[in-house]
Amino acid sequence: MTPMPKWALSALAVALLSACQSDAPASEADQKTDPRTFIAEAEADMAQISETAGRAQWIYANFITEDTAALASEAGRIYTEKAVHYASQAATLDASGLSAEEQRKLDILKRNLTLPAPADPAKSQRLAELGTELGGLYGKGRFCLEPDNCLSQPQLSSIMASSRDPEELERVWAGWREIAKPMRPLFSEQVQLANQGAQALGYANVGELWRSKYDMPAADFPKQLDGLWDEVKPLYEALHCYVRGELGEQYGAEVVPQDQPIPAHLLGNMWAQQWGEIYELVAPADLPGPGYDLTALLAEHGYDEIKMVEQAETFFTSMGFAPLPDTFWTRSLFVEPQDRDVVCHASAWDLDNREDIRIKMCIRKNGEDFRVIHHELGHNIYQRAYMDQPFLFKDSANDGFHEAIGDVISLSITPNYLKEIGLIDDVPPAESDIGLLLRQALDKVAFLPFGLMIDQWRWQVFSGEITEANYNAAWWELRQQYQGIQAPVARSEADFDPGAKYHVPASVPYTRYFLAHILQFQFYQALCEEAGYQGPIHRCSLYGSEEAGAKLNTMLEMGLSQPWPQALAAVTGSEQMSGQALLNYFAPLHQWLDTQNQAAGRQCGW
Ligand code: X8Z
Ligand code: ZN
Repeated sequence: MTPMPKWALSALAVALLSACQSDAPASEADQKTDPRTFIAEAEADMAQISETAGRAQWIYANFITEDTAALASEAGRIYTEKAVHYASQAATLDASGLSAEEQRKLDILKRNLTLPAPADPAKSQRLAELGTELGGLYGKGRFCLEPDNCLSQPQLSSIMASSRDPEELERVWAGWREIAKPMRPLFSEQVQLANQGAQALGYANVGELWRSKYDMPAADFPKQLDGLWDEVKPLYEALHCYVRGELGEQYGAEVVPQDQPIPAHLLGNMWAQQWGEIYELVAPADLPGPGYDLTALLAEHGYDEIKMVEQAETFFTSMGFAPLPDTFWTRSLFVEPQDRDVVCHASAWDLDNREDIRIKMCIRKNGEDFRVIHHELGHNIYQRAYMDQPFLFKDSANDGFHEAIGDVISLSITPNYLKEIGLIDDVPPAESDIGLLLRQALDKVAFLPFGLMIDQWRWQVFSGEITEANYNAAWWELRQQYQGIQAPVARSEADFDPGAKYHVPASVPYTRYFLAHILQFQFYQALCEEAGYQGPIHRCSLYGSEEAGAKLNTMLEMGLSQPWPQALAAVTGSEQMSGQALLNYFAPLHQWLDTQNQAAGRQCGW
């Protein structure tokens, strides 16, 4: 949807970017329109409005006020209306005489929306306002621990990460979810309107539109996901079993019943999506751990927010990528402002479809955010790599690719790398590797079912299988089914817990992150090979490998110009997404977890 849009910005953006109506594009395509002329005009027009819409969204996300909301809604409305207009026209054109590239552009025009607006101008305007309002409710959300101590989402997340007091955790967990209650009717209205827009474009509902973006029939995509999940599920189940057992030791079986889903407030994260922050709680005392605490190391070495970003940039330049432009440093948001409301959830933007790349992030000086910075810069590096593609190809091969690139680099934050940049003096011995792998699995493996369930919920909402009357109950059924976790306090349909997760009010599709967690191990394994690395795969760092950088760049600069299997093959030699690389990476840990679970006589499952 915008310059930064399709994946990152889609957040509030997309939603914001809503519809258009009367100011139709300069030339109306019809049956007689030359498809080539149509494509050229649509591409030029969308390139231009995406820039305006992106700037309006940037300003709104950095200064949330009534006025910026109105301007962002209006820009979003125009963007979406034009995108809907071109999508419906594209569907009427005869593509038979076109080149493969032109046919691909036509296909992209047909599916290039997240929340399509209905034709009625009043509905289109309303859809735009809903997106802005939902994004604003999330961005402005605060929970007051005491009347004069109101905390923002990043501050509350810090408590979720560090507190070991179940009562405090429960209070913060439930408190943050209060911000989502008012979203419920707005979200429901948004679903109805966007479904009308999707149906007008020939999709059964918005979910089908979302599933149509993967270079395969929409109906095949869920099967692909099921196949990937089946591959990695045994590893997740072993980790779940182990963590529940250890948490039971820590908090007692009354707090963590051993035959039930894990209470969601004890996993070190507001959404129980990544569990790395409870490493010390669940790692056995006699296991040599990673040997360092990244948060502590950053503090000891005087890393502030800027230095953290500079260090991450160095990783990319060490692989041969050009330094970030000066405007990145002057225009990005790195530190949470104290004097105004902003959307703190980290995002990466490309404001001019070329080199005006930026991140927007309320950086906390800890290991987790050091990794997130690499994630965000991965987006920016991708955006810049495909800047010479035609506008409609300025995106990743599929949305999972965009989310995977920075994470490949984060996987390279190994002890050897930390030694190389002077954060540690000695590389921990090989016996520490199980600790390292456990730390990684708590983030990467724990995430998998979370990455999958969010859109399982949304797809069912869009299809009508889940209705407003059971939004919350259905959410917790899926949380239990996929993740094996449960709410720590009673929930009801007065709650709207999906809205307390950024990507729901921001309308960012979430399956991309599941895909990214699979793909990043495929990319990492292939690039380590390209770098000539030999040794245990989890110790490989791509730091300093220009060979790996060049290989990666061949894929990045393709953008969306080829179907994703070709882009995948450019790095890995294979056209298949597969969980095998992830399983290889964690193989020693999987064995260790099974042994531990067996020795403790644990009954796994929930
Ligand atoms: O939203 C993000 C990024 C921005 S694209 C920070 N992530 C997901 C999340 O936080 O829920 C990265 C991992 C999953
Ligand atoms: Zn991202």
